[in-house]
Amino acid sequence: MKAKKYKKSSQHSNKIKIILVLLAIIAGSLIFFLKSKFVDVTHANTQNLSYVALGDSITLAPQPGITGFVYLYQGFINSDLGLTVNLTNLGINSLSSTQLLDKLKTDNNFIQNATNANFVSLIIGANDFWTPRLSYLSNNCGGADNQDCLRTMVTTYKSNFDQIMLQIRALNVNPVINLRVGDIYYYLIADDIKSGAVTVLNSYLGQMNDYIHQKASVYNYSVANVHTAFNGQSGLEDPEAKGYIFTDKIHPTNAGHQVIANEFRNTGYSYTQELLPILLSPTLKTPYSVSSNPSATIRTTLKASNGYYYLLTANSSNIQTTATFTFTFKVPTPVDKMFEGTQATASGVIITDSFAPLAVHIYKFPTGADADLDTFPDSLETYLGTNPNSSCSTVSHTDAFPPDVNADGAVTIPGDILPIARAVGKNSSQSDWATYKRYDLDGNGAITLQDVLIASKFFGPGFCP
Ligand SMILES: [Ca+2]
Ligand SMILES: [Ca+2]
Ligand SMILES: [Ca+2]
Repeated sequence: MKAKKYKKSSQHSNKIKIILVLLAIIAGSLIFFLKSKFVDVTHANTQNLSYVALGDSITLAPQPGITGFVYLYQGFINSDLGLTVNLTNLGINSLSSTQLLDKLKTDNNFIQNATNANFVSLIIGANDFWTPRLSYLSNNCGGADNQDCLRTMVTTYKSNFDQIMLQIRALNVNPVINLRVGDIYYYLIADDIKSGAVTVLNSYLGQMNDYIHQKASVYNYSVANVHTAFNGQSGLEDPEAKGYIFTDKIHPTNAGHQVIANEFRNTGYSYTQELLPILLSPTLKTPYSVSSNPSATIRTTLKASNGYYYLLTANSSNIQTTATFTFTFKVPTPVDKMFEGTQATASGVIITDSFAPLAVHIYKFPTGADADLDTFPDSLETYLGTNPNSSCSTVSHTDAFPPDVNADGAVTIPGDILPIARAVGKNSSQSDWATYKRYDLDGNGAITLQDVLIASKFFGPGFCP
């Protein structure tokens, strides 16, 4: 026993010698590099959320002197949630629902933005309505009642609308999206009232708007009531008379855009005050595997905040499935399903749940002693001042991983191991301890070879992707 122990500790001290020799060699050649490679550790807000605006010229708002509703809504998100969102306005002049669907399927810019968006606003359909309206007015719509083209348009619109929603959900990687859809206002309604065409035309616009409202619970969005704001409860009010319509007779004025933005704001937010800090906390590596019906896709994001794990999940497909999450550790029970008032089935390392098409579930359960699973307990991270809820500095933009002392996302010799090695001998009784405490990776109040060894063990990218 004794001999074995001696052998082990002798191997251990040989290891230390080898490391020290290596360090000495590298130190000389890298000292200049060290000086030039100082990395500033920032503690900025953890995540940038993105807002993507989809739609036609109402969304784009290209008229000079006009501030589109998307910019006003961006400001509301900012002031209501205390959150800065990056806006990408993908509005395109004259865009129809068919063209938007095509963009979401084939245009890389649209696909990329839809993939990462946290906030999405959508108003589509005014251009779908435009051509059949003109055909009807010129008696070219077809059919015995001159309404064939309007019927066809509504059928196509509904189909496109479904596919647009499914495509957004299929692309988007975030289990929780703040998806908001505006319904469609009736421009030029005064002309159609005068000609008597309004009754027929309004019934088709009404079918489009009804569909937008009907599908809200299916696709998990809220509707901004633009149509009622512009055309009133009767649907027959003239928005131009209210000052909402620009001189081109079609697009909103600044007042009109303000009204649209207000309606979007009135839908509230999917990101409740309870959910927002969780969404803003850094995403952790996944200590679990997911299995489900192979035709369904379950999106997941794991966060740790205030002593709890939050597993955000969504079925991004239109297929009912059971999903099984198999963790690398025993899941503490009970597992609450947030906003549902129920608990998930959890046993051992497994959480199992049923997912309706496009369903979202958020599971909440307590973390263990090491919330971010970076092998350094929360208590030690608190002592060091590192982020106990993130294991990667470049993901969270915080000082997150104890061995990555310069918080650049990797454990390197010049950036991390060498500074610790140079601090060996410092301890908590010294007046400059505050400068060196961060290197005390075993938390014993002194910088020793043990701390150098701990850092060396994580040489490489550590817990960063
Ligand atoms: Ca930790
Ligand atoms: Ca950490
Ligand atoms: Ca580093």
